[in-house]
Amino acid sequence: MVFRSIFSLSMLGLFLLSNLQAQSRLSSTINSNWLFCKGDTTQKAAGSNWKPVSIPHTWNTQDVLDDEPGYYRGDGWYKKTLFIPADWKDKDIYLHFEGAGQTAEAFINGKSVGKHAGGYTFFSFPIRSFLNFAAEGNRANELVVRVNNSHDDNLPPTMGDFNIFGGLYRDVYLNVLNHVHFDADNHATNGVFVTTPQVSATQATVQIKGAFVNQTNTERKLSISHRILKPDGSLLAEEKGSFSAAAGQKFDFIQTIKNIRGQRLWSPEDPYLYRIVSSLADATTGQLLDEVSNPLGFRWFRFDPNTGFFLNGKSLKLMGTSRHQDYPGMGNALSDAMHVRDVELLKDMGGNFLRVAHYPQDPAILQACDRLGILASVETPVMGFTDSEAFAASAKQQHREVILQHYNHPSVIIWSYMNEMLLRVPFGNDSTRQKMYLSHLAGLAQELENMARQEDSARYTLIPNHNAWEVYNKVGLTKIPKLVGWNLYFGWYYGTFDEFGKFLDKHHRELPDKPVLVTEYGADADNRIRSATPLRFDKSVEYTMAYHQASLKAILERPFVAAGMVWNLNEFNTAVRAETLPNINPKGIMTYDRREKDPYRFYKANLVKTPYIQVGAKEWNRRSGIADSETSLVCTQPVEVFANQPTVTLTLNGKPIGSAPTKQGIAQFKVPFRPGLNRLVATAAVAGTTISDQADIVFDLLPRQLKNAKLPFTELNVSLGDSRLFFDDKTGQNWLPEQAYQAGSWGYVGGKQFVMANNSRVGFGGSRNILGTELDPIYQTQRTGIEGFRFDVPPGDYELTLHFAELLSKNTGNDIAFNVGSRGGPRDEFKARSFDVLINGQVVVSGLSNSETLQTDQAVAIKCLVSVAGQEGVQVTFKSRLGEAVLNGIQLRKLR
Ligand code: GCB
Ligand code: CA
Repeated sequence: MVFRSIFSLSMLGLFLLSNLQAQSRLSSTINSNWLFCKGDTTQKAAGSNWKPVSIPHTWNTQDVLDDEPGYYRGDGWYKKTLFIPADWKDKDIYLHFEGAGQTAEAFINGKSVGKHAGGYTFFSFPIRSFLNFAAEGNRANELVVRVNNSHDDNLPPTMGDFNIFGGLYRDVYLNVLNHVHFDADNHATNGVFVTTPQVSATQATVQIKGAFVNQTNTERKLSISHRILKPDGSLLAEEKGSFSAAAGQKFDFIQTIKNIRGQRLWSPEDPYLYRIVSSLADATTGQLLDEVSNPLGFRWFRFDPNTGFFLNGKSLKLMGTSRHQDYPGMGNALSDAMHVRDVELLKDMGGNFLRVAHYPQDPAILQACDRLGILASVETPVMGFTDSEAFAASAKQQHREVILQHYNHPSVIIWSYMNEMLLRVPFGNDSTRQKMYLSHLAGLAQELENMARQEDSARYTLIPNHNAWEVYNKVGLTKIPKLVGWNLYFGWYYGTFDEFGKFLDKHHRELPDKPVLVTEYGADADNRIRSATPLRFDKSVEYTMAYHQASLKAILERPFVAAGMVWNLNEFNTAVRAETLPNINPKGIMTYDRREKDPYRFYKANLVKTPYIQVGAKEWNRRSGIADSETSLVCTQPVEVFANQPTVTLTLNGKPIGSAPTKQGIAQFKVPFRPGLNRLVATAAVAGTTISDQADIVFDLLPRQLKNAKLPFTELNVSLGDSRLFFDDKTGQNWLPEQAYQAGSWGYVGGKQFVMANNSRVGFGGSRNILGTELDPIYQTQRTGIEGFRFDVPPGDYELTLHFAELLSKNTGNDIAFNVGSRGGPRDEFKARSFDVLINGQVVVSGLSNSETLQTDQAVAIKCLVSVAGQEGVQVTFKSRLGEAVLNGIQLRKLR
């Protein structure tokens, strides 16, 4: 007993000591209490427009989403007061930025302390010599940071389908170090680089490379140690050394811990993570001078051109997504927790791989990958190529930063660089110049490749290409990296579903030595759009589901395909896109605000090992449809259930609908929805128990004959020129596809569906941003030359709303600014039109003209009250004065 208490006392002493020693380095954020001012100001013109902000911050949270083309790209200024204690005079002090979009220059007390270009890598500046260490009471020092996100031809990325947000959008740290410390001037790393030159199931070697400095003015005897700690804090292995360090010098070290035994391996199923804590101490006094901690995982891996990827000797199909770092209303200025949540969503889906594209992301991302067991490739954002020295220099600088800054993450297995470099090759009419351009491009690729191999020979390298097989081979971009990536959109931008697998087979045949990864595949799905007759480019969830089913099958059937990465985990903001969700790329399998879409559920059903069941389309929780027959009180619609069990059973309001087998994780049902609440419960038997999921759907049943006494008419919303169903998730309203008028019912009279003759991509409607509305799909489709629209409703008071937009334009420009396949053809010829609209014989709109109110791409909604006295219903007629009348949408609501 006595013994014991003495023992714990000494343990306590050690504990206190190590706690004190942890003060060897101070590193904490300075994210609060900043002032921000946008514009071309100078730091001296401290005007009145400074606004308080905290970091992370971007100045592009709103303008990237609004109807005005473009977003602010220019200067933004940040300033704050740093209160510096007098005793920091004897410290080395650094400002550390995790990223700034896209260039930054920091000033302390009016003097520039450093500049950095590149929007996605860390940078740090030593600032001690710029600080005032005044007497007590005046510790204030002014820090100003000028950030700029202007386009710069010499600063990659120079093009891409994403926004170049501006601002101090990641954490800013102040690091206060003793004069003896690990190298803090090596590309904003912590100066210590850890590798595992040899790992097997039973034994491992760890190598630690790095540098430290002695900035004091005396020679010091120093001891250095590296302790590999288990998650519970106990020691796995340790290495020590001692040095005699001359004043003012930097010392490189390489230390190896051999013959480590009993280590637990790191993998997606068991992401067992060690820490390696490196310390510098005074060898004489034992005083701790500096300490840094890095992650460490024991794993080994290889890619094989015939059999794919192997982790720790076992075959593993890499399945996952890419991820963009923005969120609605926040731009790219997310908290760490929001970054981490995205990795968790990928893990929950059963993914084991993240393509960190098109640029390196917040440190929280790879920390989460290490912890959760997600393998990763990290990408240097060389996109677009300006054939200049300055461009190449920046590409190389950013590439080195990417590699060094993310070097220690066990999750990282691939350094990727460039993306679809031959999408737009310039100098089409000067073949000599074009040849030179392409050879310089290949030269830069080779330099980036060499750098990666030299800095880190253990990892693989990768260039993702688009489907232009010949040119990439000709230019040599398929030969340079260790791995070849293809971004493939067969059945979306081009070709058919079938051609996806054929393209991969061709790679396997013609480049038999190069392991292949599908670095992108995906298709647009606007979660509000559903279709019983899905078409390419209609943005319906149904079309995109078919795309994913075909593509996943092709990937899984081919063992030589090492990886499949869906483009993208989440919808993301891209100002160059118009279409149904303006400024959004809807290929995310989650919405922009990270709600599940059916493709996410599909992957989950196919990838997770734990029992899973989910009713599809449950967010479409208010539905509408027409009764199955004249006398029927139900409307039968398909419902899909996603599950990883062989059979699913479905009930509706407690009554059985039936059982169905799952195919590719999907069970199909036909559900007779009745008016009001429909509670769907899906169940599957799993080893003696059951799993289940529920969806509550309120159904608005429309009668065939609108005077049906059993189903009184309440409201009807119709999108003209459209065969899709649109669910307005803000109001809960459903817009039905158009139909031709039949007596007793409703529908259009005359006209034809608007199809842009000059657009080879979209089979109906237009695809431009319609201004002044969020109901873009309603306005993008239209019935041209319409003569009337009739609702054979019973007597009463109604509210009728007519929706118009002119889809023809006097500018015959490209329809879609960015897309991989074609560039979208010119628009149809503009034709003048003017027409009247009458309701039950009364003029309600007089001379609606596209030279006046009906402007191109502008939503025009006109609402009026209609009193129906007799049996005539609501009869809308269109009378042309000039050209053809049009109608894009119509709504009728019963008031009384
Ligand atoms: C690509 C690009 C990616 C785009 C994607 C798309 O090939 O690499 O940046 O967002 O296609 O959706 O078109
Ligand atoms: Ca429409």
